[in-house]
Amino acid sequence: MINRISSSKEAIQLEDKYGAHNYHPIPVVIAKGSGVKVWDIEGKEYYDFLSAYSAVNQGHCHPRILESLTEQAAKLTLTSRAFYNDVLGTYEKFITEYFGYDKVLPMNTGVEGGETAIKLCRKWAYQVKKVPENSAKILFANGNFWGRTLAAVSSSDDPESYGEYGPYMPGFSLIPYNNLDALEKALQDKNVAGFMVEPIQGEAGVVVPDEGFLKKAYELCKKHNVLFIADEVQTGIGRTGKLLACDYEGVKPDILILGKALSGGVLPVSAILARDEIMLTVKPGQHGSTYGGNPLACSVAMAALQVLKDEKMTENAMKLGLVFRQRMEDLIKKSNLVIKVRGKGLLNAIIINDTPISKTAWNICVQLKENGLLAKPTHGNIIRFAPPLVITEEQLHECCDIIEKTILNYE
Ligand code: IF1
Repeated sequence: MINRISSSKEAIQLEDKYGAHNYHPIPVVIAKGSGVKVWDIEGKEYYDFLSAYSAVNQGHCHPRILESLTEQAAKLTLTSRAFYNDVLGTYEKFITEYFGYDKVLPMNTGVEGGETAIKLCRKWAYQVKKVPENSAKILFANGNFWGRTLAAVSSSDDPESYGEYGPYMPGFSLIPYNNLDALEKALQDKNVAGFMVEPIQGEAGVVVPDEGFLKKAYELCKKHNVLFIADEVQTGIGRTGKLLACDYEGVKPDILILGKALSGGVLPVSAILARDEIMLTVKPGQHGSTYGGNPLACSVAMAALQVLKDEKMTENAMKLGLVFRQRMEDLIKKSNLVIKVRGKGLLNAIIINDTPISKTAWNICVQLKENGLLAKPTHGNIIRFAPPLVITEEQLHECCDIIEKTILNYE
């Protein structure tokens, strides 16, 4: 049995001494979670307004997801893909029908989903589009974030992400986000195979593109025989008030990348979905992962997707997102500290009036923590608010009261 830590202070000291310093967390040590709430070692209760970056959409420790986890864990957890297992096929049928695709390729983390999508897109480029060998290009948007691998940081324009990790992956180009002219210009290059984009940019600070951008971007990709690859790792699975954020514009991505909430925060489970013409360009032995498609992950993912539907979490995100943004609009009228609120469903952010950017947003988050609500700033002056989708209207108002009180008292 692991030696149990008895205080938050001790836990933080241990991480500081023995763990790599690649994170700078808000100083709270979470020991328990249930639904929209978490508790620290000392027993203090908090509303979780990060949801592990939208992985815990279904709420912490959802009983039906845990049931599928423990039931499957006691039976069979991993076979590798050297053999068949008795859950994978059922899961593949379930998820392809759920999202309306021919085929799925299961992986583990979100970034592996992105890597898989790009590899698949390149295969398609050479076999179907007939791009000359080693010449395929993938377009990304400025401000994109899709993880931490060398390919992912190679497409990043944030020096924090890519700095001193070179040399970088060739064949990637950046264009401004939400800019159709730039996209059309970039698509003139016949070697462009794919455009990989977040329907709402998460890490960039919940950047919502203009209405019509996704639809027109998709049409431009079609016109130039380029695959539209949607990174819905953060926006997907109900978070924005639709099953997928692309649903707002009736866009069906050629390759769809899912992760995070695909397991409800229980295990690393990711997947890409595509139609046969694309997916079948990868042949046996050309891609995979030891854990990808393991029976435990498949079982958990089915439960995570089923409870989302059964408990109407997507509809709740849509409805309560409107309430949240209205409450923040009201706050903007009362406070000089908040300039703007933006987002869709329960993926939202407020912009803090802080120029030049200092520690204000961070300090507000620390104060929010003291007042029983957990959130994290991004890009200095942006605070993301993304509670589990199981939050009730009453709880949401209580949380808006905490945010309002904290910000009004801060001034
Ligand atoms: C970290 C932020 C969120 C993602 C999108 C793929 C991935 C992510 C749209 C990769 C991951 C994370 C990872 C996390 C912080 C985080 C994040 F703060 F950077 F901005 F969510 F908003 N596509 N997002 O947002 O998924 O491989 O991590 O499973 O600590 O790096 P992953």
